[in-house]
Amino acid sequence: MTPSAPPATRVTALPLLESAREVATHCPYCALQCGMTLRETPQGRVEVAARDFPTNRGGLCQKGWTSAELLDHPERLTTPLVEGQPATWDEAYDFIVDGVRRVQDAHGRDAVAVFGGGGLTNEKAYTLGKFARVALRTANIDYNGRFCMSSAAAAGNRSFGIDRGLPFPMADIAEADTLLLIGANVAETMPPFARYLTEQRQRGGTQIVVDPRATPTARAATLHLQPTPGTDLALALGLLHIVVAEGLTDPAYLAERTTGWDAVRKTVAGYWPARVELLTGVPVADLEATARALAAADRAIILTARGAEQHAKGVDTVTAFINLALALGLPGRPGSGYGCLTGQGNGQGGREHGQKADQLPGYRKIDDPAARAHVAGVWGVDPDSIPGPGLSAYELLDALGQPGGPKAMLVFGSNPVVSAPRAARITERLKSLDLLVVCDFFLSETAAIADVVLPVAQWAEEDGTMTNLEGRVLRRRALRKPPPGIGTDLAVMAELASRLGRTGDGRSVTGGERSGGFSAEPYAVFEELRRATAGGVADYAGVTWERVDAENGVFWPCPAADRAGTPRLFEEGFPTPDGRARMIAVEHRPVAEEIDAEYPLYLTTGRVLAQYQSGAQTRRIAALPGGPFVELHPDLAERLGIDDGDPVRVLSRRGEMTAPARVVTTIRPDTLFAPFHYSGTGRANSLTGDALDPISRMPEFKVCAVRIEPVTP
Ligand SMILES: Nc1nc2c(c(=O)[nH]1)N[C@H]1C(S)=C(S)[C@@H](COP(=O)(O)OP(=O)(O)OC[C@H]3O[C@@H](n4cnc5c(=O)[nH]c(N)nc54)[C@H](O)[C@@H]3O)O[C@H]1N2
Ligand SMILES: Nc1nc2c(c(=O)[nH]1)N[C@H]1C(S)=C(S)[C@@H](COP(=O)(O)OP(=O)(O)OC[C@H]3O[C@@H](n4cnc5c(=O)[nH]c(N)nc54)[C@H](O)[C@@H]3O)O[C@H]1N2
Ligand code: SF4
Ligand SMILES: [Mo]
Repeated sequence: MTPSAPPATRVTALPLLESAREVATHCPYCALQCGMTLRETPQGRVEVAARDFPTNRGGLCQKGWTSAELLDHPERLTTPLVEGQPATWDEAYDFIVDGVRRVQDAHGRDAVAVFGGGGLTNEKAYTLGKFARVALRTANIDYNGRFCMSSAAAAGNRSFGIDRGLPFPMADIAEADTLLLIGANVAETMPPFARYLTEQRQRGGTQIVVDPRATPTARAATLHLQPTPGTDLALALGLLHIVVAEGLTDPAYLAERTTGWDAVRKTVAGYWPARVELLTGVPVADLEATARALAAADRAIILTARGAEQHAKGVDTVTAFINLALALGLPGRPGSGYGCLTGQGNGQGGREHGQKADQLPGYRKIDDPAARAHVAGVWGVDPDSIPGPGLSAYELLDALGQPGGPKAMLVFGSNPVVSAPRAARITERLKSLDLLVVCDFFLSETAAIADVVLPVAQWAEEDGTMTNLEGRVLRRRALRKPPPGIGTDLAVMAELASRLGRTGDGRSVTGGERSGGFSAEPYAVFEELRRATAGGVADYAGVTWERVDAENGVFWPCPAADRAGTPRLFEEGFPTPDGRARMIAVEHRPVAEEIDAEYPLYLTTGRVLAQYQSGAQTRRIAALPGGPFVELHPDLAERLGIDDGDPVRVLSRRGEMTAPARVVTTIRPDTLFAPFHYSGTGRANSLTGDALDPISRMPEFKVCAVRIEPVTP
């Protein structure tokens, strides 16, 4: 079979706004969305240059520098695959549509599921949510953001009535007198961000990092707290206890701008410093120093990332840090506040436009009748035809192929075989499907077990918008068209909707190319997204591509084209019914799986500088160093007779991994660390468990019980 071009009408690219041989765009990877310029040389090679943007100030990390190598990579998918064999686009589409019809006829509409990603542009994330509800009419859509910042998102919504990762521009961070970073290793996960941290220290600021490992971020800080994994909730309660005991709260702020303080105050009374030292392992003196530094500061900022959030109590942990911030009167005070560091390139925008199980565009709730009516109007469908909330990411993956669970799934922008918790089980679930469809540019581990793989455009070949960790909407600009035979995510969704004969009536689509109610044209999709989000919490109605170009990005909410965006939230009030932030009393609780005689060590997982996520992209770049490893403390290594570099096996109740040992003094003796970027025997998620946060449904990626042994030949 010869590869064919995708249906030609579906893959138009916008006329490029700049010279086709050079565009100003942003990095494909993380939420910092560093500015970069892409140039195509006369030989057709794409070169990356750093471009000054407020988040990166001219810096890029190794991943950004090498990102263009994937465009012409020899392993890039160039043709659809059906059952592992090259196929035409027509054959692939027929196979998918037949499969979807067969599954839905036999098992009902919800038997076809969709799994999205926080790397998708706003236009794609929006279209994916609409595709699930209008074209597939399934409730079952969720995405990898559930594994990312969902705990901070849920806590932000609960306390502030809104979830925007940073409620202030990044520039504020450099000016903080005291900065508290909990479970964030930005020196490796967002390297250009480290400049803000350096500047903050150089200005004489206090910088405190909470991490069970002495990471490069922690080592640079003025104070490092090294707690037992999974004890940040106790730590936060303990800090607030000290603030109360030493009379450091802001009573006027608490009275005017919050509700619920009494209950919170009563709860923290039980977390006296000596008890918190026992629970966390952090010395009382360090707890006191931290509480006092926050209270003494004119400008204080508290930031959480995955280390604090990826727990079965992630929402309550973030809530406890928000309570601490509120008791000190920080949110809304100039240069102060609480924020979460969003991770994926469009982790922020990806959680606003409806690829989450319980959500409609504009951060609307899918069970809110007014929200359903508004969005149905934009989509040209009957509000009653929009399904209700579906299963959350892990629950969805775990239900695949099970009685009553989905029998087919379409994946856009995630590689759960590597990145899902309890991954061996999830891989079996994926394999048990009647139909698995994956859109990707490489044969990821998940694509490798799919029935149909569709090759799609990479970031330098498409236009669209992304919303960075500050809530700033940015433009992704195409340098060139996708290679022949390669489609786009938007075109795939438009074509499938059209072939399924379920497109909505398309009334709302104006301008650009249209395919019933689904456009493959990102500009037209964004225009529709503006209307769909109008009046929602994440209101993009006033954001246009033209404004984003002219204003170096626009911060949401931005309800009207003649209104400025909103770089700083909460200056006047909180978007709750009474305008006050809600303080919610929370209690510490143990980790889901405590260590015991059989599994006596904690395992925590995370990232290294040179690799990105499941590694589907960065592992293919030869210049980026990589390979799985397990970090352990020299005392532990000596006790077990393990030398640096020795192969070791780590076992949990779910499975095992093997990798070389890295003996380092920077980790607690009771804790191991493994990066989750690798597959096969080096897959850290073979070990992780599936305990979920009761509210966010976030898995406990950051702690499980394991044992380690040398691999004897
Ligand atoms: N190089 C690189 N950069 C990335 C990514 C990548 O894959 N690679 N991914 C992007 C994405 S999607 C995300 S979400 C961000 C994540 O960015 P980060 O949250 O900074 O990254 P992690 O390494 O997952 O976790 C941060 C730290 O949490 C610590 N930690 C582990 N357990 C605990 C705990 O119980 N309490 C506390 N306080 N800390 C703990 C770990 O030791 C680790 O150093 O990075 C983004 N940037
Ligand atoms: N143990 C452990 N596990 C974790 C974590 C952890 O800290 N520890 N972190 C979790 C977190 S925070 C995250 S965000 C997840 C991330 O894990 P994944 O969801 O697996 O993320 P990626 O590896 O970025 O997968 C993206 C896939 O989609 C492809 N892709 C990229 N862009 C596009 C696009 O625009 N369209 C299409 N169709 N495909 C695209 C890439 O080639 C890649 O195969 O992992 C989670 N898993
Ligand atoms: S920090 Fe993030 S956005 Fe910036 S170059 Fe590195 S991966 Fe890309
Ligand atoms: Mo993430």
